[in-house]
Amino acid sequence: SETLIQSEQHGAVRLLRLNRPEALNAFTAAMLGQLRQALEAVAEDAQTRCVLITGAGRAFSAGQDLADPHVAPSREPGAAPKDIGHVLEHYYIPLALRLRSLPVPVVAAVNGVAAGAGANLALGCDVVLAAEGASFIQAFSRIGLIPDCGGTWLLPRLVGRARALELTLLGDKVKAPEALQLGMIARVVPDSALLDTALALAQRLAGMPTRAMAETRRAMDDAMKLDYEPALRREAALQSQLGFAHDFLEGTAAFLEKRTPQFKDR
Ligand code: T3D
Repeated sequence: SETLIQSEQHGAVRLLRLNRPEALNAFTAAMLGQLRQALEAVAEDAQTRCVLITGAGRAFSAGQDLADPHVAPSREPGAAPKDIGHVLEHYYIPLALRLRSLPVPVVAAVNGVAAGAGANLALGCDVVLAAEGASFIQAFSRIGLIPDCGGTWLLPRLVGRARALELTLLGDKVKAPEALQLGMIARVVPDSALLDTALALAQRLAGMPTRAMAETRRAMDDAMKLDYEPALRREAALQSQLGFAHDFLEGTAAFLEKRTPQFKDR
Protein backbone atom coordinates (compact mmCIF):
# COMPACT_ATOMS: atom_id res chain seq x y z
CA SER A 1 0.00 0.00 0.00
CA GLU A 2 1.05 3.62 -0.55
CA THR A 3 3.35 5.37 1.94
CA LEU A 4 1.16 8.31 2.90
CA ILE A 5 3.21 9.00 6.03
CA GLN A 6 6.95 8.77 5.49
CA SER A 7 8.92 7.90 8.58
CA GLU A 8 12.66 8.54 9.03
CA GLN A 9 14.79 8.05 12.13
CA HIS A 10 17.41 10.74 12.81
CA GLY A 11 19.15 9.55 15.98
CA ALA A 12 16.51 9.84 18.71
CA VAL A 13 14.24 11.99 16.51
CA ARG A 14 11.44 10.40 14.46
CA LEU A 15 10.65 12.54 11.43
CA LEU A 16 7.13 12.01 10.09
CA ARG A 17 6.36 13.51 6.70
CA LEU A 18 2.79 13.94 5.46
CA ASN A 19 3.22 12.49 1.99
CA ARG A 20 0.45 13.19 -0.55
CA PRO A 21 2.10 16.20 -2.18
CA GLU A 22 -0.05 16.02 -5.35
CA ALA A 23 -3.12 16.84 -3.18
CA LEU A 24 -1.30 19.26 -0.84
CA ASN A 25 -1.18 16.46 1.77
CA ALA A 26 -4.96 16.54 2.22
CA PHE A 27 -6.01 13.80 4.63
CA THR A 28 -7.70 10.69 3.30
CA ALA A 29 -8.98 7.98 5.63
CA ALA A 30 -5.98 5.82 4.69
CA MET A 31 -3.57 8.65 5.46
CA LEU A 32 -5.18 9.38 8.83
CA GLY A 33 -4.88 5.67 9.65
CA GLN A 34 -1.19 5.65 8.78
CA LEU A 35 -0.54 8.79 10.83
CA ARG A 36 -2.23 7.21 13.82
CA GLN A 37 -0.10 4.06 13.41
CA ALA A 38 3.04 6.16 13.10
CA LEU A 39 2.27 7.96 16.38
CA GLU A 40 1.48 4.64 18.07
CA ALA A 41 4.88 3.34 16.91
CA VAL A 42 6.60 6.40 18.42
CA ALA A 43 4.83 5.85 21.73
CA GLU A 44 6.09 2.26 21.80
CA ASP A 45 9.67 2.90 20.71
CA ALA A 46 11.88 3.65 23.71
CA GLN A 47 14.70 4.91 21.42
CA THR A 48 12.60 7.78 20.07
CA ARG A 49 12.67 10.88 22.27
CA CYS A 50 11.14 13.53 20.02
CA VAL A 51 8.80 13.62 17.01
CA LEU A 52 9.04 16.09 14.15
CA ILE A 53 6.10 16.45 11.77
CA THR A 54 6.35 18.18 8.39
CA GLY A 55 4.81 18.00 4.92
CA ALA A 56 6.19 16.80 1.57
CA GLY A 57 6.09 19.25 -1.31
CA ARG A 58 4.78 22.81 -1.18
CA ALA A 59 2.11 22.39 1.54
CA PHE A 60 1.98 21.21 5.13
CA SER A 61 -1.60 19.94 4.74
CA ALA A 62 -4.80 21.19 3.10
CA GLY A 63 -6.85 19.45 5.82
CA GLN A 64 -9.57 16.93 5.16
CA ASP A 65 -9.53 15.64 1.57
CA LEU A 66 -12.85 16.96 0.36
CA ALA A 67 -12.98 14.37 -2.44
CA ASP A 68 -12.36 11.28 -0.26
CA PRO A 69 -15.47 9.07 -0.47
CA HIS A 70 -14.95 7.94 3.14
CA VAL A 71 -15.41 11.41 4.56
CA ALA A 72 -16.55 13.96 1.97
CA PRO A 73 -20.25 14.53 1.40
CA SER A 74 -21.62 12.19 -1.23
CA ARG A 75 -22.63 14.05 -4.38
CA GLU A 76 -24.67 11.18 -5.80
CA PRO A 77 -28.32 12.19 -6.10
CA GLY A 78 -30.36 10.50 -3.37
CA ALA A 79 -27.29 9.28 -1.44
CA ALA A 80 -27.56 9.28 2.34
CA PRO A 81 -25.71 12.23 3.93
CA LYS A 82 -22.55 11.30 5.86
CA ASP A 83 -22.26 11.96 9.56
CA ILE A 84 -19.16 14.15 9.77
CA GLY A 85 -19.32 13.99 13.55
CA HIS A 86 -18.71 10.29 13.20
CA VAL A 87 -15.72 10.96 10.93
CA LEU A 88 -14.30 13.22 13.64
CA GLU A 89 -14.96 10.64 16.36
CA HIS A 90 -13.43 7.85 14.35
CA TYR A 91 -10.41 9.54 12.71
CA TYR A 92 -9.52 12.98 14.00
CA ILE A 93 -10.27 12.88 17.72
CA PRO A 94 -8.09 9.81 18.42
CA LEU A 95 -5.31 11.46 16.42
CA ALA A 96 -5.56 14.79 18.21
CA LEU A 97 -5.62 13.02 21.59
CA ARG A 98 -2.66 10.80 20.70
CA LEU A 99 -0.60 13.80 19.59
CA ARG A 100 -1.32 15.61 22.82
CA SER A 101 -0.52 12.61 25.04
CA LEU A 102 2.65 11.28 23.41
CA PRO A 103 5.39 10.50 25.94
CA VAL A 104 7.83 12.64 23.90
CA PRO A 105 7.77 16.29 22.76
CA VAL A 106 6.25 16.98 19.33
CA VAL A 107 7.64 19.62 16.97
CA ALA A 108 5.77 20.79 13.86
CA ALA A 109 7.73 22.22 10.93
CA VAL A 110 5.04 23.92 8.87
CA ASN A 111 6.62 24.09 5.42
CA GLY A 112 3.72 25.60 3.47
CA VAL A 113 -0.01 26.14 3.69
CA ALA A 114 -1.80 24.47 6.64
CA ALA A 115 -5.59 24.58 6.23
CA GLY A 116 -8.52 23.25 8.25
CA ALA A 117 -7.63 20.11 10.15
CA GLY A 118 -4.08 20.49 8.81
CA ALA A 119 -3.75 23.85 10.57
CA ASN A 120 -5.23 22.66 13.84
CA LEU A 121 -3.22 19.44 14.02
CA ALA A 122 -0.09 21.59 13.58
CA LEU A 123 -1.21 24.11 16.21
CA GLY A 124 -1.79 21.27 18.68
CA CYS A 125 1.91 20.31 18.56
CA ASP A 126 4.24 21.38 21.39
CA VAL A 127 6.61 23.64 19.46
CA VAL A 128 5.47 24.98 16.09
CA LEU A 129 8.02 26.33 13.62
CA ALA A 130 6.93 27.71 10.27
CA ALA A 131 8.74 28.59 7.08
CA GLU A 132 8.55 32.27 6.15
CA GLY A 133 6.36 31.35 3.17
CA ALA A 134 3.99 29.11 5.17
CA SER A 135 0.45 30.11 6.09
CA PHE A 136 -2.50 29.04 8.23
CA ILE A 137 -6.13 29.00 7.12
CA GLN A 138 -9.17 28.21 9.27
CA ALA A 139 -10.89 27.02 6.11
CA PHE A 140 -13.95 25.56 7.85
CA SER A 141 -16.26 28.58 7.64
CA ARG A 142 -15.72 28.73 3.87
CA ILE A 143 -17.46 25.36 3.51
CA GLY A 144 -20.13 25.77 6.17
CA LEU A 145 -18.43 24.07 9.11
CA ILE A 146 -17.09 25.08 12.52
CA PRO A 147 -13.40 24.71 13.40
CA ASP A 148 -12.61 21.15 14.48
CA CYS A 149 -9.52 19.17 15.48
CA GLY A 150 -9.29 21.37 18.56
CA GLY A 151 -9.55 24.72 16.78
CA THR A 152 -12.21 26.08 19.14
CA TRP A 153 -10.07 25.13 22.13
CA LEU A 154 -6.62 25.98 20.81
CA LEU A 155 -7.16 29.29 19.03
CA PRO A 156 -8.70 31.40 21.82
CA ARG A 157 -5.94 30.13 24.10
CA LEU A 158 -3.22 30.97 21.60
CA VAL A 159 -4.42 34.32 20.27
CA GLY A 160 -7.40 35.37 22.45
CA ARG A 161 -11.11 35.28 21.63
CA ALA A 162 -11.21 38.43 19.49
CA ARG A 163 -8.54 37.28 17.03
CA ALA A 164 -9.70 33.64 17.24
CA LEU A 165 -13.19 34.61 16.08
CA GLU A 166 -11.86 36.91 13.39
CA LEU A 167 -9.64 34.12 12.03
CA THR A 168 -12.29 31.42 12.16
CA LEU A 169 -15.31 33.41 10.95
CA LEU A 170 -13.53 34.97 7.99
CA GLY A 171 -11.26 32.02 7.21
CA ASP A 172 -8.58 34.34 5.85
CA LYS A 173 -5.03 33.22 5.19
CA VAL A 174 -2.61 34.16 8.00
CA LYS A 175 0.98 34.26 6.84
CA ALA A 176 3.67 32.81 9.12
CA PRO A 177 5.14 36.16 10.28
CA GLU A 178 1.66 37.35 11.34
CA ALA A 179 0.98 34.01 13.03
CA LEU A 180 4.17 34.54 15.01
CA GLN A 181 3.15 38.07 15.97
CA LEU A 182 -0.24 36.77 17.13
CA GLY A 183 1.41 34.18 19.37
CA MET A 184 -0.03 31.30 17.34
CA ILE A 185 3.37 29.69 16.68
CA ALA A 186 6.83 29.72 18.25
CA ARG A 187 9.23 30.68 15.46
CA VAL A 188 9.51 31.65 11.79
CA VAL A 189 12.48 30.34 9.83
CA PRO A 190 13.71 31.16 6.29
CA ASP A 191 12.13 28.62 3.91
CA SER A 192 15.40 26.92 2.95
CA ALA A 193 16.48 26.54 6.60
CA LEU A 194 13.22 25.13 7.98
CA LEU A 195 13.99 21.42 8.04
CA ASP A 196 17.55 21.77 9.36
CA THR A 197 16.45 24.24 12.04
CA ALA A 198 13.54 22.02 13.06
CA LEU A 199 15.73 18.91 13.15
CA ALA A 200 18.33 20.70 15.30
CA LEU A 201 15.61 21.84 17.70
CA ALA A 202 14.14 18.33 17.79
CA GLN A 203 17.60 16.86 18.50
CA ARG A 204 18.01 19.31 21.37
CA LEU A 205 14.64 18.34 22.81
CA ALA A 206 15.51 14.65 22.35
CA GLY A 207 18.57 15.15 24.58
CA MET A 208 16.50 16.66 27.37
CA PRO A 209 14.70 14.76 30.13
CA THR A 210 11.89 13.28 28.03
CA ARG A 211 9.56 12.38 30.86
CA ALA A 212 9.73 15.91 32.25
CA MET A 213 8.96 17.25 28.74
CA ALA A 214 5.78 15.18 28.49
CA GLU A 215 4.76 16.05 32.06
CA THR A 216 5.31 19.76 31.38
CA ARG A 217 2.81 19.57 28.53
CA ARG A 218 0.38 17.66 30.72
CA ALA A 219 0.74 20.11 33.63
CA MET A 220 0.04 23.06 31.33
CA ASP A 221 -2.98 21.44 29.72
CA ASP A 222 -4.31 20.56 33.19
CA ALA A 223 -3.63 24.09 34.49
CA MET A 224 -5.84 25.51 31.71
CA LYS A 225 -8.78 23.84 33.44
CA LEU A 226 -7.81 24.84 36.99
CA ASP A 227 -7.76 27.81 39.32
CA TYR A 228 -4.41 29.01 40.68
CA GLU A 229 -4.26 27.01 43.89
CA PRO A 230 -5.38 23.69 42.34
CA ALA A 231 -2.81 24.29 39.57
CA LEU A 232 -0.09 24.74 42.20
CA ARG A 233 -1.18 21.46 43.82
CA ARG A 234 -1.27 19.68 40.47
CA GLU A 235 2.32 20.82 39.87
CA ALA A 236 3.30 19.44 43.26
CA ALA A 237 1.67 16.06 42.53
CA LEU A 238 3.46 15.71 39.18
CA GLN A 239 6.73 17.05 40.63
CA SER A 240 6.49 14.51 43.40
CA GLN A 241 6.64 11.67 40.85
CA LEU A 242 9.49 13.25 38.92
CA GLY A 243 11.37 13.75 42.19
CA PHE A 244 11.61 9.96 42.58
CA ALA A 245 12.67 9.40 38.96
CA HIS A 246 16.14 8.73 37.55
CA ASP A 247 16.44 11.90 35.48
CA PHE A 248 16.12 14.27 38.46
CA LEU A 249 18.86 12.46 40.34
CA GLU A 250 21.02 12.39 37.19
CA GLY A 251 20.31 16.04 36.37
CA THR A 252 21.30 17.29 39.80
CA ALA A 253 24.34 14.96 40.00
CA ALA A 254 25.56 16.08 36.57
CA PHE A 255 25.14 19.73 37.56
CA LEU A 256 27.14 19.32 40.76
CA GLU A 257 29.81 17.23 38.99
CA LYS A 258 29.97 19.75 36.10
CA ARG A 259 29.31 17.09 33.43
CA THR A 260 26.69 16.47 30.73
CA PRO A 261 23.66 14.57 32.09
CA GLN A 262 22.57 11.25 30.57
CA PHE A 263 18.79 11.29 30.73
CA LYS A 264 16.87 8.07 30.16
CA ASP A 265 13.37 8.27 31.69
CA ARG A 266 10.45 8.12 29.29
O1 T3D B 1 -15.00 14.79 7.37
C1 T3D B 1 -15.05 16.01 7.36
O2 T3D B 1 -15.20 16.67 6.31
C2 T3D B 1 -14.87 16.76 8.67
C3 T3D B 1 -13.47 17.21 8.85
C4 T3D B 1 -13.15 18.46 8.48
C5 T3D B 1 -11.77 18.93 8.70
C6 T3D B 1 -11.29 19.90 7.64
O3 T3D B 1 -10.11 19.94 7.45
S1 T3D B 1 -12.38 20.87 6.80
C7 T3D B 1 -11.35 21.88 5.78
C8 T3D B 1 -10.91 21.18 4.54
N1 T3D B 1 -9.91 21.94 3.82
C9 T3D B 1 -10.22 22.98 3.06
O4 T3D B 1 -11.34 23.41 2.95
C10 T3D B 1 -9.08 23.59 2.27
C11 T3D B 1 -9.30 23.45 0.79
N2 T3D B 1 -8.15 23.88 0.04
C12 T3D B 1 -7.87 25.18 -0.17
O5 T3D B 1 -8.53 26.08 0.29
C13 T3D B 1 -6.68 25.46 -1.03
O6 T3D B 1 -6.39 24.34 -1.80
C14 T3D B 1 -5.42 25.87 -0.21
C15 T3D B 1 -5.64 27.24 0.39
C16 T3D B 1 -5.10 24.85 0.87
C17 T3D B 1 -4.20 25.94 -1.18
O7 T3D B 1 -4.51 26.77 -2.27
P1 T3D B 1 -3.58 26.77 -3.58
O8 T3D B 1 -4.13 27.81 -4.50
O9 T3D B 1 -2.17 26.89 -3.14
O10 T3D B 1 -3.72 25.31 -4.24
P2 T3D B 1 -4.98 24.71 -5.03
O11 T3D B 1 -4.79 24.94 -6.48
O12 T3D B 1 -6.25 25.18 -4.42
O13 T3D B 1 -4.82 23.13 -4.71
C18 T3D B 1 -3.92 22.28 -5.42
C19 T3D B 1 -4.59 20.94 -5.67
O14 T3D B 1 -4.89 20.31 -4.41
C20 T3D B 1 -5.94 21.12 -6.38
O15 T3D B 1 -6.13 19.96 -7.19
P3 T3D B 1 -5.87 20.04 -8.79
O16 T3D B 1 -6.75 21.17 -9.29
O17 T3D B 1 -4.42 20.34 -8.92
O18 T3D B 1 -6.30 18.69 -9.28
C21 T3D B 1 -6.91 21.11 -5.23
O19 T3D B 1 -8.20 20.69 -5.61
C22 T3D B 1 -6.28 20.05 -4.32
N3 T3D B 1 -6.76 20.23 -2.95
C23 T3D B 1 -6.42 21.24 -2.12
N4 T3D B 1 -7.04 21.09 -0.96
C24 T3D B 1 -7.77 19.97 -1.05
C25 T3D B 1 -7.59 19.41 -2.30
N5 T3D B 1 -8.21 18.28 -2.68
C26 T3D B 1 -9.03 17.69 -1.77
N6 T3D B 1 -9.24 18.17 -0.53
C27 T3D B 1 -8.64 19.30 -0.13
N7 T3D B 1 -8.82 19.75 1.15
